[in-house]
Amino acid sequence: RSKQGFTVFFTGFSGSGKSTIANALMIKLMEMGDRPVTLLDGDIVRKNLSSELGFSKEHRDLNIRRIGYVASEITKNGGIAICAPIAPYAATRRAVREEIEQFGAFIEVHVATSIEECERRDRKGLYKLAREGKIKEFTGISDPYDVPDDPELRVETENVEVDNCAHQVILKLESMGLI
Ligand code: GGZ
Repeated sequence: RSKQGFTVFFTGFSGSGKSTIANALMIKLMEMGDRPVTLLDGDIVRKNLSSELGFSKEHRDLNIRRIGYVASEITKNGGIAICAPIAPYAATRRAVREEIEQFGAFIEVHVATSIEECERRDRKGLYKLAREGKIKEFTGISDPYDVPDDPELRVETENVEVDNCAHQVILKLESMGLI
């Protein structure tokens, strides 16, 4: 293969649209057909790789480091990894970036849906539970989120279709010479 591997790392609040955009991106990249594409979605990783972990800072960091390790192996082997956890801590995102950049490119995509909009949508009813105190340490409500300072891409979702968001990622990858 001539092209290097890379990782697209989405970060944003619960319900921001990370999974939906990541899925749309995965389909577009698979249609190009030149390299294997692996999606490491937040809830799938939580179920299969991090099932014993909760949402303390330590556990979130461990979760993100595991995702980063798997993505670095995929990237090393010339594949495409798409990650979509909340990843609330900038320092942890930075550590994952450094690990992956040893082997290929790291594209951080901030899904910049505001906390107000995520709570208004409340697709899974989790924000209501968080407000009621039934879920503790909920990101954006009772737990921190470090807004990315300098991501490769920031996407707005409030007036933009999912497919358009995924297309913006494709354009970025093209401009970086990765696809
Ligand atoms: C944030 C929580 C919490 C708390 C359960 N805080 O909408 P979802 O349901 O599917 O996305 C959220 C998911 C977050 O898991 P991640 O692995 O992406 O988080 S991290 O990167 O911080 O490790 C939400 C659900 O788990 N969830 N409790 N307290 N999200």
